[in-house]
Amino acid sequence: MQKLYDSFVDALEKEKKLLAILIDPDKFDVETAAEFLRKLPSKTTHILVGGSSVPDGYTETVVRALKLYTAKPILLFPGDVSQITAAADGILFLSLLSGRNPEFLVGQQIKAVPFLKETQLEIIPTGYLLVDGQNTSAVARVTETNPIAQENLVEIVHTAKAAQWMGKKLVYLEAGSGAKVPVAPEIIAAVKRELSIPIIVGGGIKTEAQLEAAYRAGAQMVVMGTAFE
Ligand code: 1GP
Repeated sequence: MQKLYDSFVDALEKEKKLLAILIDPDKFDVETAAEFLRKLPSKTTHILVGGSSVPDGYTETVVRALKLYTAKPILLFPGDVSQITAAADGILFLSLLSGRNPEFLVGQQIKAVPFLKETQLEIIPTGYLLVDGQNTSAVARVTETNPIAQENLVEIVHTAKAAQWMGKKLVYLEAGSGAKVPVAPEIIAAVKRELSIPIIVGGGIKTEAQLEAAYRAGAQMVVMGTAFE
């Protein structure tokens, strides 16, 4: 069963655009879940749940609260293994390929296995690339890795290409939550030209114009978080 991933492939084939709203459990009050969901843009297709540091067990509380009020698929976007919960529908099984910290390339992933084996979560192998959003991101801080400079287009494209050749099903181009500068459309377009798998783009996207620019450049899914906090 890969229902969730199939929706990405379907979107890719039919050139449909996906919009995910990211909820960082650390900044979310479950009492507001119903109202929060009511206010989401009508074109929202997915909900992502995850953050850099979340109190143990709270991700599950948030996912369960959201599930009461929405039928949209909920994908985990975990900062670490403690954020895995069977209450979601799937998980972006991230490997931070822009960095050279073994813990976030493969260590956390191995630690996740015993938890994931107890769930029915759909696991989507995702190459995660942090590019510089002109703002020290929580991802860089927590993972102790450096983002790739946006000027370094070749490195970004080669890293994304390697992700696909390593068997990743998605590539996530991340400028970091609250980025001052989102991933440039030229970068998205260059990565798009090289890959045949869907591309997710997030970090610092706040306006309709930025959203549309990312789609036009080739993003299959755009993730917006801060704009809705
Ligand atoms: C962060 O890509 C997401 O991981 C979303 O970023 O909070 O800046 O929208 P924003």
